[in-house]
Amino acid sequence: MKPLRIGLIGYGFMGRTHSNAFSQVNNFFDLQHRPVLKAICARDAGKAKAFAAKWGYESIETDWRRLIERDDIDVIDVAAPNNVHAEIAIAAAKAGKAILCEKPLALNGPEAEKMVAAVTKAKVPNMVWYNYRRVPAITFAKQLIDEGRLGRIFHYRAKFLQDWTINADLPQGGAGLWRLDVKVAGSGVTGDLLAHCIDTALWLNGTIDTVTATTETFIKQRKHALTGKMEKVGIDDASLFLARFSNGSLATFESTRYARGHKALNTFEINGENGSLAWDLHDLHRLQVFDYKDEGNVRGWKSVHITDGEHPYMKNWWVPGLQIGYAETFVHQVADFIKGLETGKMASPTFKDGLATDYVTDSVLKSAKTGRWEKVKKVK
Ligand code: SOE
Repeated sequence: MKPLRIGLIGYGFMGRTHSNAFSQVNNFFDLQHRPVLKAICARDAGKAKAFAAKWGYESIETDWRRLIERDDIDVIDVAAPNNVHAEIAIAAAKAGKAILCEKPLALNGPEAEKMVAAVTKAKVPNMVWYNYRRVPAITFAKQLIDEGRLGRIFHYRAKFLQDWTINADLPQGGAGLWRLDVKVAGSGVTGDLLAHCIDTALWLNGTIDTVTATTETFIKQRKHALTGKMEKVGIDDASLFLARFSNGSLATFESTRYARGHKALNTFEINGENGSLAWDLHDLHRLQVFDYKDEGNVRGWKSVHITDGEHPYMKNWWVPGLQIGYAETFVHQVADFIKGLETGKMASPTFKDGLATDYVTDSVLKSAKTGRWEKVKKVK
């Protein structure tokens, strides 16, 4: 088996999900490459060392530029906050590295365009960690839609609800809480949570032409963890938009971090002329299926347990009836990325797909300001 030498940048929540996936993938998927945890890079040497010891990285770096210069690294994995994605990925592309980048791809579309240009010019493999595509139930939904089972699509409905920022004393900035600092995150729930819903929607239902949105920042000022001063909050705490897809269907999207009681209620429903599908992250191994072709007297919503060997990815895991979860979606993504390297057919979502989502979030944020329907730029 050939080594695939990984250099990870960032040691937070996402650094852990990725590291776990690199370590697990060969136990469950037959591949010609094995990820080797070569180096973890973080500004704080102590934290980098502790992470390396826990997860099995061979070495540490404290400057990502040094990591990119190393010739014993094949893949740069960007799991650092959003405001550094572009600079790191562009430098990594110039150095000829394959790149995995956390979502959202960039702070905005124009920045993401530069990233796409860099990987295209360097011809390096690239992928964005929109992991929910690889929940088996969602991959299965994609198969059913592509087979034409739903027929003409009329409606798409998505939401991603959380409640962890309701406390006004929560500071902005710093580890974990950089998501509340607009300079680092780019936006609030639009780029952090709706970006997931949009990526899934574009994959399942095609491109979006226009959007109209409204956003709100409920807590206007928060102490900044780095300066210790009260500062204006620049992120959107809640974001709602209507969309018109190119296939003629209509959509609603909603996201907030102020839905008391909801931790990560990521859902979608899609309604077509012959059937509907619905999914919910809190019950991620089930796909709700309504098939209008079923005989009338037994017609109804079915709750399909996506654990069978015939379901996407599931034959690689346990036996029918036994479930997998969130962490495994990242394992699937690594498996598909490696298969892509081996077959020359790059797995999605690529940087271009990440750009498509950034174009939608840009238009959502623009519409929230102008109060008008805004067009969504299409990726060339
Ligand atoms: C935010 O709380 C967050 O961790 C997102 O950043 C992730 O992308 C999402 O999957 C779960 O929620």
